[in-house]
This record gives sequence, structure tokens and C-alpha cells, in this order.
Amino acid sequence: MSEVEPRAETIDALRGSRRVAALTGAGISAESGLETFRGKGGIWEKYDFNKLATLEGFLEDPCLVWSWYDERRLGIYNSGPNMAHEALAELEARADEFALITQNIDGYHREAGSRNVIELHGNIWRARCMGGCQTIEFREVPLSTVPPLCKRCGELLRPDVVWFGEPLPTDAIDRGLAAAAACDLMLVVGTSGTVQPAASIPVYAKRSGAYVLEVNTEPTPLSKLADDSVYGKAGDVLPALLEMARGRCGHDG
Ligand code: BV8
Repeated sequence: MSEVEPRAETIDALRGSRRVAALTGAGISAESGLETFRGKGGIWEKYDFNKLATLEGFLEDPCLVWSWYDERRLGIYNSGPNMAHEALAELEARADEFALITQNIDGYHREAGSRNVIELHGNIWRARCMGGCQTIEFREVPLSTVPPLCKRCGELLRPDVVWFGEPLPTDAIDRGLAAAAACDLMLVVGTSGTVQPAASIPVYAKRSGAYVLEVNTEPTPLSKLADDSVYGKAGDVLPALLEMARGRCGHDG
């Protein structure tokens, strides 16, 4: 692990902030073995998102889309949260107010102990009836039939996730923006900052006066907005930053 070298102000912000928010992306689950979407070897380098992550693509071939999501569900089921998820859960326990705003659909933040989790893009463990019935929870892995049909009305079920061109759940984006506007410290972890409206959340926090800390393996479009960017794997960086904020090692800030 390369040396974690935050600014002194970052440790002060971690120690002193009472209202904290975090925006996470696929990179926080990378050390759990889950693929990210962009960058070298990313999902969108191998697959066409129009075919797999749009309603039109799903309606054209529900089998293909459900097979892809079922394969991802199996990977998620066979792995689990990593030290980065756990570090954010610990941070929540220490803050007066904490909101974890995630673009991820893997459910790992709740599994790691985070409580106030805002899922902007839905959850891979839920399926929604295309015929308008209530959302149905699916824990079985792999699915018994692909594509699954609604037990209540026989209509096609879809993954309860947000695809490109679809609006985010109003409640989720409203809560995410409210948390960004209210926080003293915004952590931005493992996201390329390219998908809207999620990528605007750190901008909102910054405009509202928050200290913005980015944790990523490389610079992103959000790096210039951040007050500090600590480059490295989130599973290494976040626990190290929490150690420093506890004053136990390293930092003399
Ligand atoms: C909307 C589904 C409006 C769930 C996803 C043209 C037509 C239609 C829409 C648009 C358009 N042009 C622009 C748009 C808007 C579009 C958009 O932003 N497109 C971008 C790509 C240009 N947005 C939308 O369509 C959104 N909806 O705008 O609706 C509307 C309003 C009213 C009425 C109708 C419509 C919907 C966006 C959601 C799309 N769904 N996925 C799923 O299957 O998972 S997107 C997909 O990208 C995932 O959700 C993912 O979470 C998200 C963001 O990606 P990241 O999480 O950032 O992941 P990425 O791989 O990109 O980056 C990983 C990062 O981690 C990297 O920086 C890497 O360096 C870092 N990293 C890697 N390893 C580590 C690490 N960091 C730390 N530690 C490590 N170990």
C-alpha cells in the first residue's frame, strides 16, 4: 500500500465534522472483486450499455439483461463488503449525522453496518413487476427462471435498478441533495464522477460550504473540486484515514 498522505485539514475535518455525507461508486466494491464500469477492463468496455442498462435494451431482450444481472448477483452473493465499506460504517457511528449516498446496487453498505443508506440507482436484490404490482424482493441466487415472472400477475419482472434515461427515485435524489447541502464533510469514494445526477452531489456539498475529500485510485473530473484527493485503494485509504483521525498513528495534524 502506498503511503496515505492527506492534508492536515483533512484530518481536522475527519476529527471535527459532526454532519458527514459520503457518495460512493463502483470503485468502493472493487476490492470485493466486483467489476467497475469505466476505465481499463471496465464493464462498459466489454458490453454495450444500451443493451444492458436501458429500458429499451431490456424490452428487446429481457433474457440477456436478466442473465447479466443474475451473473452480477451471483458475484455479489459470493463475496461481501470490504474494509472500505466497514470504515464508512464506523464513520457513521462516530458522527452526529451521517448519510451514505451510493450509486451502487450491491447492498454492501447495509451489509457492512451502514444504516442511513440512500440508494440512488436501486438495488440488485429487488425485482419490480412491469405490470405495476408492488416491488418483490428476490434473494434466490441464481434465479430459478430467466426472465422471472411476477407471482401475482404473471407479468415480466425487471431489476429494481435505475437505467440510463430513467429518472432516479425522487425520494433518493431529494434525500441525497439535502444531505449534501447540510453536511460539513463530504467524502467521494470510488466514483468516476461521470454519471448524472449523482456526480452533481459533491458539487452541491462544496457550494454549501462542505469540505470535500476524494478517495480514488486516480484523478477524476471531481478532483479539481475536492479540497483534498487521497489516491489509493479505498480499502487501504479509508481505514488509514480513520486511524489518523483517531490520532493513533502517522499524522501530526
Ligand atoms: C437521468 C444501472 C433523466 C445500475 C447505471 C443521453 C440520454 C439519456 C440520459 C443521458 C444522456 N446523456 C447524459 C445522460 C444522463 C445519464 C448520464 O449521466 N450519462 C453519462 C454516462 C454521460 N444519466 C442518466 O441517464 C440517469 N438518469 O438522467 O434521467 C430523466 C429525468 C426525468 C425523466 C426521464 C429521465 C440515470 C443514471 C443511472 C444509470 N445506471 N447503472 C447498475 O446496473 O449498476 S450507471 C452506472 O454508473 C452504475 O450505476 C454506477 O454506479 C454508475 C456510476 O459509475 P461509478 O460508480 O462512478 O463507477 P465507474 O466504474 O465509472 O468508476 C469507478 C471509479 O472507482 C473510478 O474512478 C476508479 O478509478 C475508481 N476505483 C477503482 N478501484 C478503486 C477505485 N477507487 C478506490 N478504490 C479502489 N479500489
